[in-house]
Amino acid sequence: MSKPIYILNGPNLNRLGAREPEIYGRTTLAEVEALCREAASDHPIIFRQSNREYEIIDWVHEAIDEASGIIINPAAFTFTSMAIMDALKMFPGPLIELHISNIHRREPIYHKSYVSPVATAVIAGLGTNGYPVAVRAILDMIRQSAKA
Ligand code: CA2
Repeated sequence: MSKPIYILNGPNLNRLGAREPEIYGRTTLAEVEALCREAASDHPIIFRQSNREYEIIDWVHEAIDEASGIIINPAAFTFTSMAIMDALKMFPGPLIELHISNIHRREPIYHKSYVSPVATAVIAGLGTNGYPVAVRAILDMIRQSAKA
């Protein structure tokens, strides 16, 4: 059995689809999860969201032992959390930082990510479609590293 891909979502993303549709669209997080499972086909996915920094750190620690790859949308923790960055640094496999919006087109407070320097790749601005794109990309990376 393949190791799962962990898809971790940070604060307020449980409200996706309910507010600011001009920035984040109308797709809910449950629908995003379904899109990810469809893109992964039979590859196992662990899909989680938390508004608590420590919980995301604990899940990254779990992923270090259990996961083949991590996709993370740290939301506001992107710009504040050295602790999440330190945890992600320990993950040995492919790591994709994902944002629904293009953070670089937004206000300067959204420009400095603590996560990007430790990520394998960054996806931003594809809307919620970025999630299935990220799943397909990380599956490619996992398959490539299995061949190496
Ligand atoms: O674009 C993204 O995915 C973000 O990570 C979303 C974060 C924001 O702090 C980042 O700069 C970019 C905010 C998530 C807020 O979640 C909402 C959910 C529903 C409605 C409004 C906001």
